[in-house]
Amino acid sequence: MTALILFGPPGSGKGTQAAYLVEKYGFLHISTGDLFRYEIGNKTPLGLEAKRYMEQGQLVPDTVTIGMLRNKVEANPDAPGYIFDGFPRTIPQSEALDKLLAEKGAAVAALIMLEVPDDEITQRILLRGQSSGRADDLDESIIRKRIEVYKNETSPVFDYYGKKGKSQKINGVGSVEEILARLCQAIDAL
Ligand code: B4P
Repeated sequence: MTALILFGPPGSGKGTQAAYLVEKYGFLHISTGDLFRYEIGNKTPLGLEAKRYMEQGQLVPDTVTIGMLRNKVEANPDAPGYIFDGFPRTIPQSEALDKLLAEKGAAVAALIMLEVPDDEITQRILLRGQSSGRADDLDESIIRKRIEVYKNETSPVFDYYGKKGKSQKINGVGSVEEILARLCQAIDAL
């Protein structure tokens, strides 16, 4: 069972690339952002709680996020592999993921970061906001907040897996096809 983490700042293309990787490798795509948006759409208590944080560009609290992730993994025990997209975003989430995988006799195979400059991700997210209607995509000050949260709270996850020899970076600027080819090259070399 292969567990991959697709990592990078907001709007770096994690969700875009994960959709293609799932098609190619047959892994289960777990996007915590998508899971929260599903809960919000259904107006569940979890969704209502997550919405408060997401609309401000803040991270949803670890306890909520970790519980939701565990449920999703445990509901799919026969998956041949997982692509985690947007998770883990903090060190406690990373530790929880390692524990969950260890219970299954597995471990993270690699964390691959999509490197994209701040200006480019801001433009991509604003563009997406025109059609997504996502509250966190429409306002430049919230997008800046998301980037700041990424730098302060999420980027240490790169070093956490780096110390285990698992982190690598690829250039996330270019066409979707070019970036996919770089990702597949990195995955096939694992
Ligand atoms: P996410 O849903 O994870 O959203 P994201 O970081 O904005 O998106 P992603 O990197 O997947 O970008 P995409 O492919 O869509 O998180 C949203 C919020 O949920 C967080 O702020 C947080 O509040 C909460 N949350 C989620 N997970 C959490 C966790 N683990 N803990 C706590 N809170 C959590 O690409 C963006 C745009 O760029 C798209 O429009 C796409 O078409 C475009 N694009 C993609 N590739 C491109 C390319 N090569 N060139 C040009 N444009 C491109």
